[in-house]
Amino acid sequence: MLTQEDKNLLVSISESIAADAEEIGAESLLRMFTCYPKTKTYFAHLDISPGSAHLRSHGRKIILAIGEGARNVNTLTTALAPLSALHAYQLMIHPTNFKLLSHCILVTLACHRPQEFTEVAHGAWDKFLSAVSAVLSEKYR
Ligand code: HNI
Repeated sequence: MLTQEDKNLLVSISESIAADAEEIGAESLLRMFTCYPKTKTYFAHLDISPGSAHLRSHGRKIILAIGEGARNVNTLTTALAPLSALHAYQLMIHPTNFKLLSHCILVTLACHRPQEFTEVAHGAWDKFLSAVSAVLSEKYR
């Protein structure tokens, strides 16, 4: 359960990282591909080498989508419905992978925003990314 303080933290950090969305998103993805190599199989059609244009532009999309989710946390299911359908029906991403990327996003946030990534902020992001993963997995039921 996200408290109001959690929700405020999510919005303020996601606004702060929007400016570095490419870098933070690309690093999150790179960490996922490095630590969990099987996740690379979904991206065979893209160049996911470190620093590549695809990695950066895809990273940006993910971080901006997460920002959108943070701004609409009370209506997350509706806000992320198109992405949920895309990942389930078209991309067919196995739901276990959402946890892996979520973890890599957490680590990347901690590295890039060490001052803002307090224990409370860590908890808020963990809960929020779990909620995002649950929405993205919903269509598999
Ligand atoms: Ni995901 C496309 C957001 C997890 C594989 N993904 C997107 C897009 C967004 C996005 C935004 C772009 C949609 C568009 O162009 O309309 N993805 C998210 C979010 C999460 C997530 C917010 C979880 C936090 N995606 C994952 C995971 C995988 C994944 C865990 C696989 C391991 N996503 C993809 C693939 C694409 C994609 C593959 C299509 C990429 C392309 O450009 O072809």
